[in-house]
Amino acid sequence: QWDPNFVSGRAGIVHLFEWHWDTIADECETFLAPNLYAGVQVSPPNENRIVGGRPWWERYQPVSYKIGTRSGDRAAFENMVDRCNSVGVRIYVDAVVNHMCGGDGGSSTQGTAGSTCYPDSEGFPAVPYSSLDFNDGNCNTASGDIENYGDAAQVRNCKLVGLLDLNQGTDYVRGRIIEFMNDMLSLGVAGFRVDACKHMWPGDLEVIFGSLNDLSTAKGFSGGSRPYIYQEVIDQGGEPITADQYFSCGAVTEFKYGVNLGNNKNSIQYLENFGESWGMMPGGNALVFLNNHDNQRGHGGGGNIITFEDPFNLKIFTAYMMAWPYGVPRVMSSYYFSMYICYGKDFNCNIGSNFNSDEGPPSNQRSINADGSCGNGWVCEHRWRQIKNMMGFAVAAQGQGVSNWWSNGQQIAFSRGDRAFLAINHDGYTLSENLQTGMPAGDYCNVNSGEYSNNQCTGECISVGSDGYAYINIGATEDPVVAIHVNAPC
Ligand code: LAG
Ligand code: CA
Repeated sequence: QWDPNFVSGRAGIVHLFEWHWDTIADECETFLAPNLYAGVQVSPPNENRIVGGRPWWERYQPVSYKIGTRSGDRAAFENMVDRCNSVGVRIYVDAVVNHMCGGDGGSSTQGTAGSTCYPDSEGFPAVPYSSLDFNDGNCNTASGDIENYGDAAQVRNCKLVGLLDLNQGTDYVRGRIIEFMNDMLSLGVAGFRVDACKHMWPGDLEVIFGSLNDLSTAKGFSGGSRPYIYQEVIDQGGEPITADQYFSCGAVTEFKYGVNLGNNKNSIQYLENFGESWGMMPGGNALVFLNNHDNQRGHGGGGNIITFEDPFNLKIFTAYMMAWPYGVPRVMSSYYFSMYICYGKDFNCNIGSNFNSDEGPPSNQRSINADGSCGNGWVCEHRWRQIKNMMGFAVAAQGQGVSNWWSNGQQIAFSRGDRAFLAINHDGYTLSENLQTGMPAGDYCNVNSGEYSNNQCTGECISVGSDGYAYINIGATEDPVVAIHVNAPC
């Protein structure tokens, strides 16, 4: 439950937020596998409530566990998992099991797979769930909603923003959730991002995750492999519910990671010991990321984070994340949305149709431009050269510790054993230095500045001498990173 089950020679999970199953399958074959991505986190595949205006967040309002959403139906989902697995790319499902749809859904409402549910009376015949399966009686607040994050019981037993809160303490509810997750495993998925774990009791999750089947041998996994579980727990400190309460159930999202990097983006010399000594969880438990679908638009957690809106820093810090051995890294892949920012915060409000961070995905699938970037409103951070080439770096660096740390103000460099070397110039002046790379003598391609394919480097070549030293020169440029590794010689 802590092992992501990556195929060897792969690194990094990309969240293809709101992508269609067919498009993900194409992306696995034509882009993710050749560029050594290890896996994809997909949007929730089970039926959700159809919300007017079709905001992205309707997918966090389950109606049933039937596979059928705007991303595609069950057949398309299974086809995607098969095609991705067969090129060595794993699929992780976003599992929404804390709640069903919102209680504001009225007396009846429709789901994306054709089911009807009855929010007012808590009827979900397509599961089926009835009012007996919800927490109402266990919630002690006047409104029935979570009112105080200082009270762990209400955070777990009351409604999160009005979403009907399932009682995972009962065998029946556990059984339906286990059935759903096992169904996903039977289709060949390798694990789960579990939504809203802060709002569920660790003891219940331990039982549920412990009851899941092993990964499917019929789908090619080796016997006895456990599903990778990464639990979404937003722990920024200051609340009674903490990430460590969930370590026995699986891995946990480390929300402090992106905030710490955002807060220190102008003091990168301190990153020498980035990890547990910064008050973050042990790396073996951590799923790490610079931003996610929530905090990039002012939902869920917030804080000072780096997103595609700041491409300069996103590229630099993704390079750092992929090069630094802490946690399982996840890259966010977004679509453009209009924003309404007041006092530095993106308000989740419908102010006219121009400003709307609720905005759902573009109506067309991503197109691919001549330079490999995406069109039709999709950002596709995972296709940016400076980001995707770091998967190869991370693969080369696997199993190697950090050595040769060097810093000079906001200029840093380090190597990963004798396999790879990264240098970043985050200062306004040129970095010009002979640095120890730890690498064998030879010429290596700076995969940040160019592509490496068919043994050809279109970027700059860095010469490492027989003593391991290389002359590194990085101006105060657009992409102030040198990333070299043994699998990309010039
Ligand atoms: C999550 N993690 O714990 C998701 O990452 C996050 O995206 C989900 O919230 C949340 N938990 C519940 O799964 C999102 C939006 C909410 C939205 C909710 C349900 O951030 O804004 O709430 O999904 O769709 C919306 C409205 C609320 C309304 C509620 C119920 O914004 O005003 O009360 O729906 O209808
Ligand atoms: Ca709950």
